Amino acid sequence: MSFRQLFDPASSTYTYLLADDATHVAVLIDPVVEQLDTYLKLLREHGLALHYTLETHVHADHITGAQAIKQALVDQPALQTAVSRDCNAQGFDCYLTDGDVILFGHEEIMVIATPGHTPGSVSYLWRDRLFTGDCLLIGGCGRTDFQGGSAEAQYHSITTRLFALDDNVLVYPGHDYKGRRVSSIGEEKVLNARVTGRSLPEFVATMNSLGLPAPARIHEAVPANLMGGTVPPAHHAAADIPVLNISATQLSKFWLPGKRPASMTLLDVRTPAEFATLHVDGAVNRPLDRLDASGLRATLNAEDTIYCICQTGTRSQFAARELRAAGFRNVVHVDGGTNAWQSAGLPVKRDS
Ligand SMILES: N[C@@H](CCC(=O)N[C@@H](CS)C(=O)NCC(=O)O)C(=O)O
Ligand SMILES: [Fe+2]
Repeated sequence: MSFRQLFDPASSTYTYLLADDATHVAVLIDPVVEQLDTYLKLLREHGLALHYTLETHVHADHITGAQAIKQALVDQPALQTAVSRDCNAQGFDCYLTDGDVILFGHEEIMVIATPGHTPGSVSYLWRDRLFTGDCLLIGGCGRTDFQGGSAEAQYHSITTRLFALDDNVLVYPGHDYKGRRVSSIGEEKVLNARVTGRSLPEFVATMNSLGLPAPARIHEAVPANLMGGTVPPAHHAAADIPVLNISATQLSKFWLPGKRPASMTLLDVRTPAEFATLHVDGAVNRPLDRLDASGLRATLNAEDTIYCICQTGTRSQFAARELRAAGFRNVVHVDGGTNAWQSAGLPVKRDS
């Protein structure tokens, strides 16, 4: 087997190349789009066929190279881009869940759900090596203050899922900001500044008071990564446009069955599958990757109020900015999305 740890200095991201020497089949974990040429050169030099790109989560600080690699390797039809189902992303070939086993050549990788940094974060276990993404970092862990993150979930992922592995398992993180490259489960159990000797409430209190600035590229990276790493031009143009927020409870005061003004529209920008499972009654489904903001101007008035809703309130912000960029003046995104609507005990509709 071959193994390479690659580094993107702009985002301090680690990308991992795993290869089965017997069959010359390889996998890339967390490729960064700017490093495309490095990956292609390595694959070519080692005569490797890439079978998977694997995301540990929807990244907030860089754009995944998944889509760019797929386009560059059209001659390798076995290549599949993969992400965890709980990331609620679109534009990938394969959606993974906890316990899935990914086969490449004679090798296998196990998917371990490790939510916390994001709800869809996973770690990958290959032989004695664990790729933790931004769940467990060396001496620390990923932040939990955006993208639907949860400090409680992170604590459980680290202490009950990852620390249950053998002490000798090597920990390869998604980032390191201080040049450290590898650790082990045994070391992290005793030396992790965030987790070692800390109770759940202590951990949560620390995570909720980090006060870190948002990643510089978050408004560009998240929407692109939710769509497999493509960068729709509209998102670039719309990135800096402010949009209004409303809470689910506030919306419920206007969004009453039978009493909704014709000048109000509720756009649900989740995938059709998410929409079918459960949605706010009266919402219209327009998945973010197919949202034709300019086209909507033909059917809706620029003065109409358009509420955008998704699952947790991330995708809806990007949809809202696109609508604003297309000329709609009253665009509001629903904080916390359908999750918040449901948690507030408001009525939902399920397609059976
Ligand atoms: N300065 C970085 C921020 C990086 C950042 O926030 N990274 C996330 C992972 S996506 C994190 O969890 N960092 C943990 C930490 O900084 O302690 C940027 O602008 O990209
Ligand atoms: Fe991250």
